[in-house]
Amino acid sequence: MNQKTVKQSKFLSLVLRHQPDKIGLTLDEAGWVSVGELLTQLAAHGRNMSMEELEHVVTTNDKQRFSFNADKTRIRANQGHSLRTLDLGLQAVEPPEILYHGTAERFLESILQTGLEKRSRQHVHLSADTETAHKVGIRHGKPVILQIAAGRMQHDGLIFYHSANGVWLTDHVPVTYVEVM
Ligand code: HQG
Repeated sequence: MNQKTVKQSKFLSLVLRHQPDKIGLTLDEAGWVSVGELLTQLAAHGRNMSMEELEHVVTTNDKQRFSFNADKTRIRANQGHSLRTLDLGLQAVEPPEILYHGTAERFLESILQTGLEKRSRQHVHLSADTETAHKVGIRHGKPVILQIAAGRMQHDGLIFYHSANGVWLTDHVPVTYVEVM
């Protein structure tokens, strides 16, 4: 991805996940917005983007953060929203036996008291492999990987979702399912 694409992608994350009103947009209850409206509003706020550029951002995004609907008339972020009212229509699915969560060492003490909380996001984010978890954790400081007994959680009635870009999501991970690796 070139620098311009990265910049456009970051701004898209901002408006499709956190602050659509920044450029006068409103997302529907599932997080979708009309592509035409998005391009118009971007232009109106000095962030001109062509349809080709938008398609380029969506297809080259390193984490597949965005999706178009089938006829490319609507777009949304796949996860990561901070808007509370959103219902992404995710289906509950059976998780693998073990999932991982990358975090920073400085959060450990607190996590081992209250479990994993969603903080400013809509869900707790879990990774299918340790490599991804490491990347997620290092964003916050000295990385630590937690092993999560996802199979046991599901067996105990806790629910998992799998987002379109492969992130595992759940509401809360109680301490009993967390093991420091
Ligand atoms: C921590 C990126 C203290 C939690 C990534 C994490 C991911 C606690 C931080 C996605 C805690 C929240 C999500 C507790 C949780 N006490 N700290 N009880 N419970 N925490 O960024 O999971 O670039 O909101 O461990 O790749 O790091 O946005 O969540 O360190 O997929 O697409 O509180 O964000 O993707 O941090 O990352 P975040 P995350 P995007």
